[in-house]
This record gives sequence, C-alpha cells and structure tokens, in this order.
Amino acid sequence: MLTYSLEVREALKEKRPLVALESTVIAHGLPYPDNEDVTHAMMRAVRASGATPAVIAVMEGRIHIGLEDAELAHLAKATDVLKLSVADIGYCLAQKRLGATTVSATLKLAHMAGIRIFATGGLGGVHRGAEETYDISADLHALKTFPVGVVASGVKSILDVPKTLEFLETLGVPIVGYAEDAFALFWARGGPALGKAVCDATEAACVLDTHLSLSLGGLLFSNPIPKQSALPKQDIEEAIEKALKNAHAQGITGKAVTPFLLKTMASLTQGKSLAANKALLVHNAHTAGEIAAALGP
Ligand code: PSU
Ligand code: MN
Repeated sequence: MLTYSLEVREALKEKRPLVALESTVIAHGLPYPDNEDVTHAMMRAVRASGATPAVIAVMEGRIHIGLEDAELAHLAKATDVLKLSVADIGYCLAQKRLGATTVSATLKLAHMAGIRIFATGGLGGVHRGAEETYDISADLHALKTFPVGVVASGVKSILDVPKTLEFLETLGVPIVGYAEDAFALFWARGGPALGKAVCDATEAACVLDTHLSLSLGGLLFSNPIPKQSALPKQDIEEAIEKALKNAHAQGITGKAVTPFLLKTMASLTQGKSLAANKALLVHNAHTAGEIAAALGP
C-alpha cells in the first residue's frame, strides 16, 4: 500500500534519516498558495538540517510517503480532500479518495514506514467547552499509540491548553520542552512550565531514542515559535474568544471546527496568525530535521 517519492526512495537506499510531514495542514489548515509555499519551505528546512522530508497523504488507493512536486501542487489546490484521522484511513484507501492526514493519521503511517520523527504546527487536543461537546482530538490517543516523536509548537491555542496537558499526562505521553522549559502556545510563547527540557538536537535524539525503546508510545517536543515571529498572548486571546463565538453562532462542529477557527483567526488578526503559523511550521521542520540527523536512520 505504500508508495515512496523518488527523494524518499533514495534516502532509504542511502540510509539517510527521514522526517514525516503531515498534509491536513496543507489541505485544511492553510489557504492556497501559502500552503504549497510553506510546505516547500518546510521541506527545504528539513534538507538543510541534514534529513529528508516525507509529506504523507493518501492518493488513489495508495499511502504516499513523500510527494512529488506535482502531487503536492494538486493537493494544495484540491477542494474535495478528506481530512483523515486514524479512523478514516481505511475508508479513504478503499474508496480511492484524496485524503490529507492529520497528526493522528500521520503518526500511524509514519510508523508503518519506519519513520521515528515528525514535524507539524500544533497538535490537536481538548477543545474549549469539551465538557459539553466531548470534542477531543484523536491526535492525543494516537501519540500514545504510535512510537514516533512529534515536534510541534505545543497544541493550537484555540484549544483548552490546561485540559490538553492533563489529558496527555493521564495518557502518559511525555512533553519535553525544546530549548525552553515552558509549554509552547502555538502563535505565542510562554505557557506553563513542563519540568522536562532538552538543550539541543543531540539531547533530544537521546531522549527520544530512549523513550521509544521502552515501548511506551510517542513523545511531544514542545518547540516554541521563534521570538521575532511570536504574537502577544493578550491580542491572540481576544481574537480566539471572537472566533469561538463565531463558530458557535454558525453551528460549526466536528472536523470542521479547527479549519474554521484557523481561517477566522487569520482574518481577525489581518493575517498575523497566518504569518506566525507559517514561521513556526518552518522552524519545527528545521528542528525535526536536526533531531532526525542526530538520531540517524
Ligand atoms: N498544525 C497547524 N495547522 C493545522 C494542523 C496542525 O499549524 O491545521 C492540523 C493537524 O493535522 C492536526 C489537526 O492533527 O489540525 C487537528 O484537527 P482536529 O482538531 O479536528 O483533531
Ligand atoms: Mn475534533
């Protein structure tokens, strides 16, 4: 079921380390053409740090580990793309539909392909108001299930961050601060202290390798957005409240919630949240590349 891109095939042959990249952020998280541009920038960042990028997606009944440029261009423009969590991969393959993988599905497929590290923007998590809606991302259980390290700027701050941290603690998923012992708040910096942090990629690779050897599932590296690209917490919080109100008023539920909130945030912040999102995605790809290079194939 696996189709490898040319670049990934060569990396496998030469035993060079791979970094998985998800595709929901391309199809549902960012507008065109920013989605295609930032994915190319992420792939360049992975290569610059000594690893090979593998964007994961489902196309025509096959699991793609790495996309050719034309396939990426197609995915970035397509409008009929399924948003795949682990629950949807089988359906998408059998129906030969075009599917973009969320963090949960990417974790599963990266593991199938033997990839141990993966970069994204922000993990999904416990939504605000989850005590009513039960809306908790499948990303959290998947991170417990599949032995892969994820480099992300924490969880998207449209979520309930304290509840998400509690949920990950209950599952037993470690969160390790990368170069800072404070949980990353997606567009902003300076969340709660984590009590676990690493200084650099070598330390991160050692922690990841050790954790994976214990068969305890995956691990989250919390990589804060670079200072020069971060947005002030307060400004962001006001926009989030507004975006959540809009979502509620328009009856947005289920898989549509996160894409709706990201889009609304981009317009409420006059594009500032989008610029920050792109910056953190490229930074996370670069960090994951360095960890992959230190980890080896
Ligand atoms: N990171 C981003 N933008 C995104 C996502 C991550 O910067 O759009 C995606 C990931 O695919 C993640 C998904 O798995 O959002 C979470 O969706 P949900 O809340 O419906 O589980
Ligand atoms: Mn959800």
